[in-house]
Amino acid sequence: MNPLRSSVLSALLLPGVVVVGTRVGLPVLAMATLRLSSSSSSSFFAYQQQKVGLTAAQRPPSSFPSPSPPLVVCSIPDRHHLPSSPSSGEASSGRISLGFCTRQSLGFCTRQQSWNRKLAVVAAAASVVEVGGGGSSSTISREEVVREDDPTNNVPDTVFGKIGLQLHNRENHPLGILKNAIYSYFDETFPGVFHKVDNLLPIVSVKANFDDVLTPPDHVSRSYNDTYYVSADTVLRCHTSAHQAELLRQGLTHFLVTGDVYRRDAIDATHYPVFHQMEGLRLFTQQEWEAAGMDGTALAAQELKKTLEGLARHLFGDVQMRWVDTYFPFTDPSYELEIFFQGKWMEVLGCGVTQQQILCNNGCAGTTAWAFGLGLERLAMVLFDIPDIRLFWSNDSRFTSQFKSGQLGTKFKSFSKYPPCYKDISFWISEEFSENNLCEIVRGIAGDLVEEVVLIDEFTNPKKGKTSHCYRIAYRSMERSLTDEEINALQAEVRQQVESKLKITLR
Ligand code: FA5
Ligand code: MG
Repeated sequence: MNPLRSSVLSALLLPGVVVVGTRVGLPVLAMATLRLSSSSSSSFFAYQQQKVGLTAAQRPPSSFPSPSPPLVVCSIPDRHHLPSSPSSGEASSGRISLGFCTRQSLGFCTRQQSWNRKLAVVAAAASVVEVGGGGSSSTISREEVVREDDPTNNVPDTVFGKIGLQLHNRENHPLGILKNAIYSYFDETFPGVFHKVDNLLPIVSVKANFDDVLTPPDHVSRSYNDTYYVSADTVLRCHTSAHQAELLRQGLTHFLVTGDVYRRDAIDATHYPVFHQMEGLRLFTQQEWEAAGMDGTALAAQELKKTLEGLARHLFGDVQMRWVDTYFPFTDPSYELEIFFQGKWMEVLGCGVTQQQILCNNGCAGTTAWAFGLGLERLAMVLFDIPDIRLFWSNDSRFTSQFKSGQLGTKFKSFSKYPPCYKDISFWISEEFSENNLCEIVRGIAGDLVEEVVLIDEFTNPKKGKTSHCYRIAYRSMERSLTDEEINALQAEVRQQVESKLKITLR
């Protein structure tokens, strides 16, 4: 329990609808809500550990070492420097560029230096990632990130193909426009205070991704079914919180970190295996909470809510939103903010008051902090009226040409009204069955032609003691009509791979 936490806190942050309005053309709503999970949420980190332990089937393969326990001593700052300052780039002719932490951007380097050394080893392969840019780039072969024969690796080609694209660093892309709008809000509200980082390497240690933010050893988010492991001790970061500890150790007290993050997840209009988050963190000193006449946690909680509501107003004007109580291992109390979009409540960010142990472990004992992690795609969908998360990856000029740097008010005009095609697949599941694995197979075969995978029927045969699931797969291209022949071939391949890879029995 946070020692600075006060009993008045709950009175300060009562969840409920906090801003009402008609900007999205919806009736005014003013109900109070208190619940643990949300209607269209991503509950990845929001699981209560006590309730959701990993089953044997969910754990990484046995060759994975047990995760190390969280550090309990205050850290020694890591002040190695990177040799150069490459810039980010975009995909071109099979080579993609990766930006990374630079001396100029951050002042000092991170644990990623050792990765950069590894990445500099060039393997002769058709598909390589270019790290950095300009005259000082280094490259990595696909084989270093996708290793089919290695049981500790579960990164598919489709995901490798996204590494380094850095949509958030493209000025005319909705994610770049949104990132800059959020920067403007922080610059106007806290002039010259927040340090911004947007080119940290997405390949991070298990320690940084999980241990440093106190994710318990058997937390579901560590599961091989939920996270992309590059090796037993390295992952594609599944949240930008993976950089909290290292930036605190480097002495930053106010920062925003933006980056691509990777998760094995559901398939629908608001979930994609690669998406973008912005992390924010702000420390408070004892002087500050004494001057405010509050205790440290109460001040952090109050400022967090004020800051994020201000951000929402800056981006959207009036919009219906509500706070929902939740759980994260790294904050207490913890909240999610939901916005009403396309007829549903959509979770757009998670946040809370940082656990004292994280601050103490990373050289910030005697302070309090708020932290948030927001989903850039989710906010951009609301802001630009983008109905499907796959569109962010489109290179179709009918999409890309609609957005211009600095233009926040643009509303996306749909150019695709192509009909979806639905195919059902039913099978008897086994104990190991995980929906994310099914989605991974479908995504691997159909790529962005798959719009949604939904469980439409489930029953257990009491005599056989077996459970059957029926999933409906919606195929639809955002850019063209699909032929029956094409969809039938995709579905046949899905059936074949589901049967051979998932230990299920097709019905
Ligand atoms: C986190 O990732 C926490 N690290 C956030 C946080 C940071 C909490 C700091 C407290 C302090 P969560 O798993 O809920 O939390 O994800 C945060 C946001 O990312 C979500 O609210 C949602 O907007 C977005 N998101 C999550 N999964 C997906 C997905 N598959 N596709 C697109 N956006 C997603
Ligand atoms: Mg969530």
